[in-house]
Amino acid sequence: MSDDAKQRKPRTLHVRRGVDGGHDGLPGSRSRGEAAGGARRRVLSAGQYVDGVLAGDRVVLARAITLIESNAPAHQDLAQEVLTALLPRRCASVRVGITGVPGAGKSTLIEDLGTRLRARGHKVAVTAVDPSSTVTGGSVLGDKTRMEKLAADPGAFIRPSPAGGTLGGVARKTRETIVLFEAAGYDVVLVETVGVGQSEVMVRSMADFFLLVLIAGAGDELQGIKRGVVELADAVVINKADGTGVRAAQRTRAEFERVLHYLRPATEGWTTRALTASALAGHGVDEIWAMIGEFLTKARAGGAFDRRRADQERAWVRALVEEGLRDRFRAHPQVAAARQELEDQVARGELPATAAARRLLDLFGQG
Ligand SMILES: Nc1nc2c(ncn2[C@@H]2O[C@H](COP(=O)(O)OP(=O)(O)O)[C@@H](O)[C@H]2O)c(=O)[nH]1
Ligand SMILES: [Mg+2]
Repeated sequence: MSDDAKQRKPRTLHVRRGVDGGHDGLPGSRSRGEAAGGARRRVLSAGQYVDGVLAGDRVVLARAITLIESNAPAHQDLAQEVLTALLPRRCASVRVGITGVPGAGKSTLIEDLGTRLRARGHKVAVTAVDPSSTVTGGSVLGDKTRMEKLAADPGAFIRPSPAGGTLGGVARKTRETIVLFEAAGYDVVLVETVGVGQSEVMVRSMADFFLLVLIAGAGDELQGIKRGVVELADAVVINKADGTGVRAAQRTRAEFERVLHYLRPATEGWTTRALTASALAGHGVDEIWAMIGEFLTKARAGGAFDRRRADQERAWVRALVEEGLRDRFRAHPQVAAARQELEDQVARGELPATAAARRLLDLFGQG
């Protein structure tokens, strides 16, 4: 993926607020005196989280995810201890990001693909990044009603979108949840997101393979799909190629095939493909998995797979540092005291913006 895409910073989206503890017997719930659950459940130690996750214990896995999702500083310390122990214990996995407009059939595809993968002996974990419950009218992503078979399968694990506070918070929670999945032996991780904003850039930045799910539009098929989103994809699947929709889907596929020819591929050494499928009927789904297999063989042999993962980790550290710096800058007392006046001077044309920024940064740098 391009540097440009990596560095685009998702900041404007609204997401649900994070919790400060209070789930699954974490310390917060007991101090608040919640009767249900809290008193019965012990707080797990780092070692208990680690052992439980490694043993594939679903209850402990769920509680470990709740722990990393907590914004409480004490939970964060414990979570980092657990993650540090689990990092080297992850299984070899493939992380597939799946994006597309609401209603394109992403969840239906995950249900069908996931069920097939289970039959092949894979352990399948599913999570979602839902950038805005206000846009989608509720948490439709990671919706278990579209994934009934998978949800009932003990070898599959479905976790809805984390609540965050910021998209950066959601990114952290999702990345760390993936570590937990892999330490618990889930070798296929599917991350659903909706292609309406910057969340797909975020999911691309943590996926090995990125799938864009579309439906044939009425008339102008390419309308409404940002070229930038198409350029993130390793494959475009035109879904709902069934019944009366078959011909339109095939036309759209052919059109994409032509367009893709002119776009920069998302992965070096891989030509982005366009396929048709019916997630509902299960048509073309084996072909999607075969294509991902082909991609993995190539990317692993050529080193692109490991390079991308390493690049993603490096970029992630940088993003965390930048976010931390921004937070500290905003919270810095001397900066806060001087900021308004300096900005006003710039606004009145009395001080160059560069000089004002330099003064603020100097104040920040002085402690
Ligand atoms: N005809 C047809 N309908 C589908 C197909 N895939 C999904 N749907 C339907 O489209 C609607 C939205 O599906 P869903 O998986 O929730 O879409 P998502 O919002 O992208 O996750 C549901 O009513 C599905 O039953 C398909 O391949 N063919
Ligand atoms: Mg969905």
